[in-house]
Amino acid sequence: MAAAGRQDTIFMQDSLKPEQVQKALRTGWLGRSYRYLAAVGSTNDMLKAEESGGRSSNDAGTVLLTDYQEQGRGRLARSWEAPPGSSLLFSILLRPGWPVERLTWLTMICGLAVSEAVEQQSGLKARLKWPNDCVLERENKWQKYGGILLEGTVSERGTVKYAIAGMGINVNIPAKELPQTSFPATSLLAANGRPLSRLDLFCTILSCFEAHYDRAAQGVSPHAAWQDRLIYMNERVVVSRLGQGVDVAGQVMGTDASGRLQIRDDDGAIRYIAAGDVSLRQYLEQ
Ligand code: BT5
Repeated sequence: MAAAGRQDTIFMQDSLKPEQVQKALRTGWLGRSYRYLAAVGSTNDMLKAEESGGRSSNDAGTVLLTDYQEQGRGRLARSWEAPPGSSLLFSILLRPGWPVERLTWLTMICGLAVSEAVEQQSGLKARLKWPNDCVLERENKWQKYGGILLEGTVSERGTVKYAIAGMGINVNIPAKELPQTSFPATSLLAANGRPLSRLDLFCTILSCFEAHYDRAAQGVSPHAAWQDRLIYMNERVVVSRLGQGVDVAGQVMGTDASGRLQIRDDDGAIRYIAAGDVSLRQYLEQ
C-alpha cells in the first residue's frame, strides 16, 4: 500500500510539459521546438498530417510528445498500447536531406539513443532486436520495452525530404498493466523494480540522439554501434514475411551497411532482408 502510494506521487510529479522539458533539456537544436499534448491519436500521425499539407512550419528537430495515444501505431497495422502517463510516447520531425539509402540510419540512431539513455538512467543493459525493437534480458528471456516507428518521404532527387521518428518506451508501466503480446512485453519499472523519471530519460534520449545525428550528418555511419547491440547474432531465427506467409529459417550472419538482415538459409544461400514487412523470432526446436 505504501509502495503504491509512493509510485502515484512520483507519477504526478513527473510532468513532461514544455516548461519542465525546456528547463531540463541539454541539446543544441533537438527538441528546442517542443509540443506536449495530454492525449492524441498518434504522435507520428499528427506530425505526418501537418507535413503532408506541404505548408508545415515545423522546424527540423521539432518533438511532439503525449501522455496518451488513442491510436498508437507500430509498423503495418499493428498497434502500440500504453496506459496514460506511464510511458514516453513521442515523435521527432527531421529534414535530413540525406540520400534515401541512409534513411535506415535514423532507425539505428533511435535505437542507439534509447539504449544509451536507458543504460545511463537505469543501469539496465539495453539491447536491440532487428529491425526496430528495444529489448532487455529478464530471466534468460528477451522482453520488449520499446519500439521505433520510422516514416520517411523521399524527394524527386532521391534524398530524404522529411522523416518522422516515433518512439514508444514502457517506462513506469506496472507489470500487471503490460499489454499481452506475442513477443513478451516489459517496462523499465518491471525490470528494475523502481520507477524512473520520464523527464530525465527523455532529455537524455534527445541528447544521445542529437550527438549521433550530428555525426551521421557528417557522414559517420551509426551501423557498427547499432549492430553491436543486436540480439540473435549467429543464432538460428525465423523471418516471417507478412502478407506473403513465407518463412525464411536460417542463421543470422549480420546486417549490411543499410541495416538489412543477412541470413544464411538452410540451402546455404545468403539472403538479405529489409525491414518493413517482416517479423523476426528465435527458432525454437519442435
Ligand atoms: C513498434 O512496432 O514496435 C513501433 C512502436 C512505435 C510506437 C511509437 S509511440 C510514439 C509514436 N506514435 C505512434 O503512433 N507510434 C510511435 P512493431 O514492431 O510493429 O510492434 C508492434 C507490436 O508490439 C504490437 O503488435 C504488439 O504485439 C507489441 N506491443 C504493443 N504495445 C506494446 C508495448 N507497450 N510494449 C511492448 N510491446 C507492445
